[in-house]
Amino acid sequence: MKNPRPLTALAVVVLVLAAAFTTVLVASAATGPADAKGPVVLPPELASMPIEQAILTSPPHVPPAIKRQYAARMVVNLEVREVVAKLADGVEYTFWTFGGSVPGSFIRIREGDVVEFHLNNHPSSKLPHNIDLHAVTGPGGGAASTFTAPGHSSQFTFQALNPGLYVYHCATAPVPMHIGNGMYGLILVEPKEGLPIVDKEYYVMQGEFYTTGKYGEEGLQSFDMAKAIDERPPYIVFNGAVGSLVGDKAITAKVGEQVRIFFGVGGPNITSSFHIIGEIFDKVYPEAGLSLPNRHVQTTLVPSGGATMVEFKVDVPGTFILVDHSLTRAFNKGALGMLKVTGPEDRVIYSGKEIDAIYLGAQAEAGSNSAKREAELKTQIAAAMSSNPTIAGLTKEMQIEKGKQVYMGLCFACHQPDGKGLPLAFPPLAGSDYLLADRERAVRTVLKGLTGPITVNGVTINSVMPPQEAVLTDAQVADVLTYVYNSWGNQGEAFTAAKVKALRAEIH
Ligand code: HEC
Ligand SMILES: [Cu+2]
Repeated sequence: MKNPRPLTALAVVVLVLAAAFTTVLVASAATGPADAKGPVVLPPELASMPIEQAILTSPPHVPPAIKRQYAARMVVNLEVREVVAKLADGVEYTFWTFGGSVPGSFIRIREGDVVEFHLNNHPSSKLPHNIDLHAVTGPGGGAASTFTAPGHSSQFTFQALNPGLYVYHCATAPVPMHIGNGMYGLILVEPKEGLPIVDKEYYVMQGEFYTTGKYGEEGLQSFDMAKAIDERPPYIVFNGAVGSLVGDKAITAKVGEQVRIFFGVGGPNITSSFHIIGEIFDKVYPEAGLSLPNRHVQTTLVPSGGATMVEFKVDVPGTFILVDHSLTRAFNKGALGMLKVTGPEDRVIYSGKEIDAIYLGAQAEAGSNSAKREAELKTQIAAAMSSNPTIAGLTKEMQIEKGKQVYMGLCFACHQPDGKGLPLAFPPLAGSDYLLADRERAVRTVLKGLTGPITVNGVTINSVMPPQEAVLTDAQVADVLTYVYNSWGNQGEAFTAAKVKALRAEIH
């Protein structure tokens, strides 16, 4: 836990209410045994069970499979901690966690186990919390017995009657806020006979974050209750942060291995269309029920407060992308992860790109006739415009405005909004003798990019300008250069799309 941060107004209200509630609890606990009933007296056959300390893991890791053939008395110690951590690049958030991570620690027990559960709320926490485990048969799934003030510890015992994969979460009011701050995780109750043996197991949970700022807005963000009520989260992510399963944090496997993913949705609101691009789930245990694996599934729906288990063999190497197939969530809100598979290729299963050719259908001829006619018309219009100075002036002005938009979207990041560039890295365009000396070279530079040493206003720079030909149309190139040639003190004629087109053809 890092420095305490200011709480939101709402959290303060909750704190005050909760403090009052806690006082009531503490008072009643002191006056009578109504709340704390004392340890359960187990029947002899259960009391004599071996005692085991549960291994807890943080995502994407999963505790080892349970090998024992008998039920045990499992002791689970889960600590609630409120921590400031990264939600995205430059974006921080005060997460409320079970075990310091989002999702919380993975708990693995066996069907029939009697679980002695300890919920410990770290003294640095600001709020009381509790836990509702969907694997528990009993009021509130344990919530009624685990309301725990900061610096306190609660204990209750339950027997795991049903095998399966279950979500757990905090159920302290306001519940959506506690879950929305990251208070959820998974508990696996292995069936007596165990799960099929696989090579790799991973733990992934989806959840959304209702930050006051927009997606990517930097700084410490706080929870926005209005957005939560409207179900408008700026972030929908896997494992508590944008990029938590990307790059060197990707989950991995080797060709030929069997992979199992324990996938859950913490929510608090949004369901997931869980999919892996380029893989087919050989088996899906729908809603994490164990009776019926579905076979050969592309996308599986996982409800909020629900889970699934998927199993698949990886046959070919490459990077496979985990997504919520409601795709703006993956590409614009963060619900994207990676599975990196290494090993030998199998070109029969997947060949890679075999042939790169241009395909022109029957429409090609019609298209080229029309293009010819368009070119003729353009030349006529250009001729008419150059003989009419008013129109020519107006079009140049319009081009400058259009070009400015291109510049501010694409070029400014390197050449800077004021065109002055950055010493040693990006040459200036404002007053650049190199630029003004050769108009055609400027067009080629934008289309093809530029590498190697050049001298601009007496200063040598040796860097790389990326090509823009794939991103910009001829008109856009003409517009942006017209803007560059008529800004920051530069002066020059307008560029025409026709000229750009001709140069584009020349360099190919
Ligand atoms: C990723 C950074 C980057 C972007 C984006 C970029 N440039 Fe460049 N540009 C450079 C670098 C670096 C050079 C110098 C290359 C070298 O050293 O050979 C350069 C060189 C140039 C030059 C010639 C040098 C000069 O100062 O006159 C022009 C003209 C130019 N860029 C225009 C543009 C325009 C217009 C855009 C937008 C369409 C653009 N650039 C986008 C990095 C960039
Ligand atoms: Cu809580």
